[in-house]
Formats: sequence, C-alpha cells, structure tokens
Amino acid sequence: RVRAEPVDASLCEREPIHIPGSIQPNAVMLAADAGTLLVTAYSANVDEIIDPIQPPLAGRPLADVLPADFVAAIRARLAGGSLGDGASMRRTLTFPDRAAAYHAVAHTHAGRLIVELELEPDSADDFATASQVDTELAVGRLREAGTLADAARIAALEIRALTGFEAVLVYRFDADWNGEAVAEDKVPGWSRSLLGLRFPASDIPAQARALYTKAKSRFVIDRDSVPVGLVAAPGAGNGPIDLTFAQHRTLSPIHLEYQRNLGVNGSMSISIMVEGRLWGLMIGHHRRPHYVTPETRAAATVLTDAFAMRVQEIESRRLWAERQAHLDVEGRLVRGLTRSDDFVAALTAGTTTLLDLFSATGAGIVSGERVTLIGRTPPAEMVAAIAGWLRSRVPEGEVGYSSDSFSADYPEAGPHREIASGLLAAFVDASRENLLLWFRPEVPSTVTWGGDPRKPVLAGSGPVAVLPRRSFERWVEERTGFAAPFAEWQVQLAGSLAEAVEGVVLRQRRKIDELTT
Ligand code: BLA
Repeated sequence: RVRAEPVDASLCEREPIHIPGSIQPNAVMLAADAGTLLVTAYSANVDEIIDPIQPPLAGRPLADVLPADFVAAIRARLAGGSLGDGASMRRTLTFPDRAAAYHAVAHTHAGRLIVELELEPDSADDFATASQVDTELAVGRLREAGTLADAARIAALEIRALTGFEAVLVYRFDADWNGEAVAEDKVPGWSRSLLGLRFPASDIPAQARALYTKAKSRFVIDRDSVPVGLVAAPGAGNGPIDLTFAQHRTLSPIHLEYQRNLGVNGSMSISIMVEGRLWGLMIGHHRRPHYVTPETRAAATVLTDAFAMRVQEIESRRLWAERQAHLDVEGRLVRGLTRSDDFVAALTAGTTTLLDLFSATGAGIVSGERVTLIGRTPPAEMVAAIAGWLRSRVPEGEVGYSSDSFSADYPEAGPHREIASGLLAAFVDASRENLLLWFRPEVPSTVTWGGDPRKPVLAGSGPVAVLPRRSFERWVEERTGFAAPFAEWQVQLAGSLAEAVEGVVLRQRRKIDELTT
C-alpha cells in the first residue's frame, strides 16, 4: 500500500482542513445564516436531539429547534456585536424527551452562526472529569519560574494533572517552523519519550499553523471514531462550512494516521501565542480515547496562556538586558570615534572594540585595500576576498549581510568555518569602500530528529495521495558549518554603528582635503 519513496511535502499544505465537511461524533452541529438565523446546515446525527425532522430542518428558524431563551441570548449578543468572528458563548441545554444535558457553544464565522451541542460520554475510565487542579495555584507556580525550561516543565506537569492525558509536551517552533519537544510530563508506565526530539516543519503544515493562530485549541476524543457528515440545504451561498473555530471539527485524516503511527489515540493541542506569533503547541497524548470536559478544556487554555505570558516576560527581560549591554558598548565606541581621527584605531585598538559586540570571536575593518583584524579571523587575504564578494553580492541599497553559515553562500570561506561560520557585515558608505565585519565560530552540534526529516511524507495509493512517515526512530544529524545565528536587532545595530562611522570618515576626508588644498 505504501510506496517507499518520499514525495513532495508541500502537498500537505494543500489540504483544506478548515472545511472537512464533518465533525466528531460526540457533538451535534447546527449552522444558520448569521443574519436571519434560519438553519442552513446540520450534522447527520441531528436526530439525536430533534426528532422527527419534520418538516425539513433546513430553512427553519433556529428558535424552532433550540430552546427559545438560548436563541434570544444569541440574538442579543449578535445585536450587541459581541459574538463576532471566533467569539463564542456557552450554555447547558436540555431537550424534550432527552435525559442528558448538552454543553452548547455558539460562535459566528464567515457569515454563519454555528452551534455545537456536545454530549459528555458515559463515564468510561479514561473520560476524565473535572480534575482537582487549582488553576490559580498553577498560574502562581508558572509566574515564579525563572527560566524558560522551568516554565515549560511546570506547564507540562500542571496541564497534564488538569487534563488527565498520559503525556503532555511543550512543543516549540524554530525560525523555520521545525519544532522541538522542550518539555514532557508523562505517566511512568509509558516508556516512549519525545523529549528533546526535533520534528520537520511539514509535520504541522502551513495551513494548520495559520488555523492554529486563529483558533486556540483542538481536542480529539477518539482518533478512530467515525466522523459525522454535515448536511447542507441546497441553495445559493451555501458552500462548504468553514469550521475554523468549531470545537468538534474533524482533524485531517493524514494527521490521524500520523497519530496512529505515534501510538496516540486521544489528543489535544493548544496554541501557545507569544507576541501574536504561534510560538508552539501544548500537546496532549493518550494511548486510548480520552474525553476532557468543556470547563477543563477552558482551564487548560487559560494555563497555556499563562505559560505564554511567562515566556514573553522571560524572553523580553533577557533580550532587554542584552540590548542594553550592546547599546552601552555602541555608545562607548561612538564616543571613541568622535574623539579620534582614525576610525579604524578607534574601533579596534581601545579598551572597547568591535569584539565587545554580538558575541563575536573575531572582527575586522576593511577600508579600501587595508584590512585590520582583531580576535580569531580568517587571514587578511581571505577577509579582503570576502569583502570583495560582499561588495558584489549584497544588493544595491542594502547596508549589510548576515548569515549563520555563510560558507554555504561563499564556499571559498569553507576551510575557515571553524572560526568563521557566522558573518555579520555592514557597509559604512554608499560606495562600499569601508566595511565592518564580525565573525562567529562554528557550533558543531547534533540534532536528534523524531524520524528522518528528509522523508516526512510517503506516497499513498488509492484516494490518499500522501501519508505521514511511519517511523519515529531517532535520526541523528551532525550539523557542521553553523554558528549561533545573528538576531535582527543585531543586524540593525551593526548598521547604526556603520552610520556613525560614516560621519567620522566624512569628517576625516574633509580634514585631509583641507590639508591638501
Ligand atoms: C497537525 N501535526 C498536527 C498537529 C500536531 C502535529 C501536534 C496538531 C493537531 C493536533 O491537535 O493533534 C505533529 N504531534 C506532532 C508533532 C509531535 C506531536 C511534531 O506530538 C511531536 C511531539 N503531518 C505530517 C505529514 C502531513 C501532515 C507528512 O507528518 C501531510 C502530508 C499533516 N498535520 C498535518 C495536518 C495537520 C497536522 C494536515 C492539521 C490537522 C488538523 O488540524 O486538521
């Protein structure tokens, strides 16, 4: 059934996961026009609560079908503008001749009002009910975490205690959307550990990341349950129903296959948003089906948000201190420049030099043909050649260059990668005669992937064109030729220093002109 050769992972990005046309079977869904509140679609299991469907449900006012006070409350929220895109309201509802109470949640999206009516499963062992975790106490513990690693460890532990999953992982994206499990809390009896493993970006494709940026959480009760289809009334404007914000949206079958390969049945993922960006996911795994009540799901989202805020605090505090230290160094260098007639000496010979910036281990200035170097750098001829390459390589109008692996761009520098894998460079003047350079050494490392990242996808046959990889065996990659990457603010700071130097160079030129005329 599976052909061995890997196929293009970009295929994964094309699956329209927001319109699967079905929901998980523990809920009933009704969709209505958000303006008229006339029913336009419903899930095929609607007869669980409304019986018989006579006359046809489609086209009937929502108030005929759901308790009138609930529909009145929806109307009021709609009129007040507080049931906008993605916002939701909850109620517990009962129906005539039905013993069970339903958890109802309503939201609007893309012109529709969508109501989900969720039934708690009969108490199976694994269907954890509200847990004893004190959310406030857990938030307090997160607030006291001093490091990112501590905060992640505490978050995994508290969220697992709350939700009852067998394993909870804190999954962090890197700049290229690969990810790493940075914390893990699990039952002792589960020997599998994903802690510290890397996963390629295609495991959570772009459209899924975009959806998770908008909608905060996903819970799958039973990976193997049979999805319930949505029945739409025929008619204009009644295209596929966008389930971006629906809590019971069925997840991609490709992803469910991935879960099977991982040995996971019930699952959770909650978006960790830091400064508006999807920083990572709080992932829950269970080997059997696993139900989490709406209140507990909401509490898990609150805890995840508390973790995200702590991450933001810890990271911004660290960044602030680092930038402050760099601004101090820049200030001293600029003061030195203004007192000196020789900008090269001012930046390389004093007590504060270019080496005090950017954790560089080597730095240099190229001024025309003259090369001045400090710290560990490639030899002067090589630096001159690098300067020549940069002058032609960096597009007109751009002030600099930075790379954590610049010999990939300039293979001639390959032999020097041990001391110069990373390069940050800034042109001083528009003519590009003068150039400041910083070098960072190679940081050799091993990256352990959860499966071979070059083969994330297998070709399927029949209706499914792509399948996720089957093996999550550790796959170790030796990384060479890479330095610690330069941050965007460091590139900007290098540019502003280069600008200050330009002022000094111009002044020196004027002086020389005055002396020679
Ligand atoms: C979604 N993939 C996901 C999600 C996770 C992962 C967490 C979010 C959905 C959820 O709540 O479960 C991946 N799970 C992981 C990783 C770990 C984990 C990395 O536990 C590690 C700790 N996936 C593939 C391939 C494709 C693919 C090859 O590996 C496509 C061909 C697709 N993954 C895919 C899709 C989704 C997804 C489409 C979106 C699922 C949805 O929300 O409908």
